[in-house]
Amino acid sequence: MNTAVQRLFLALWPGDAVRARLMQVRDTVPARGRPVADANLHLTLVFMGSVAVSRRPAVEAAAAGAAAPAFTLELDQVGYWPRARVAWLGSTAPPPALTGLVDCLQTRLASAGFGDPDPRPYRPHVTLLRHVDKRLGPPPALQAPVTWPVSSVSLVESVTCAAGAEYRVLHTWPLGGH
Ligand code: 2AM
Repeated sequence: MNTAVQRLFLALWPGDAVRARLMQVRDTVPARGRPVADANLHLTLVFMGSVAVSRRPAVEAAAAGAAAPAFTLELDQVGYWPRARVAWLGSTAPPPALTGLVDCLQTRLASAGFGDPDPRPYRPHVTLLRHVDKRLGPPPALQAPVTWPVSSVSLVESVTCAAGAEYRVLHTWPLGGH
């Protein structure tokens, strides 16, 4: 029996232009923490945690069958979560299409036997810095929101290596094709 596991999550994975904007915003936050590496910036939709490699096809089927439209996400707010010690970029008004997509994915994954390992309500965010100093002042105001045209969902593996976490996109599915 194959007992190997992968640490998996479904995410919105930015293209080059959106990634460049996320990097700009990250760099406006006082550097009192560890900035997330350029290549790691993303927005998690559903975190699955450790999944047996043999169960990955079931995850892929759940993601592939999600019928949801493409949409535009406006990220217009920087904030800090002092307990988690992260600085993040989020949205003051997450679009219903985003919450609908997450609900759809969660429901499909639950039907395939993947419970949600995180009981907290979903709060869409891009983590910008980790291990932030608790004495950080008020978060910086954004000059302009980050406009993210969302047209796909990615399955991503989190691999821990000497330099920290590395995220590998395993598969990407288009939205709006149903
Ligand atoms: P974070 O950036 O807020 O830490 C890979 O670890 C991705 O999955 C990150 O975006 C991370 O969110 C998210 N993640 C990690 N552990 C999680 C958990 N227990 N519940 C929800 N999301 C989690």
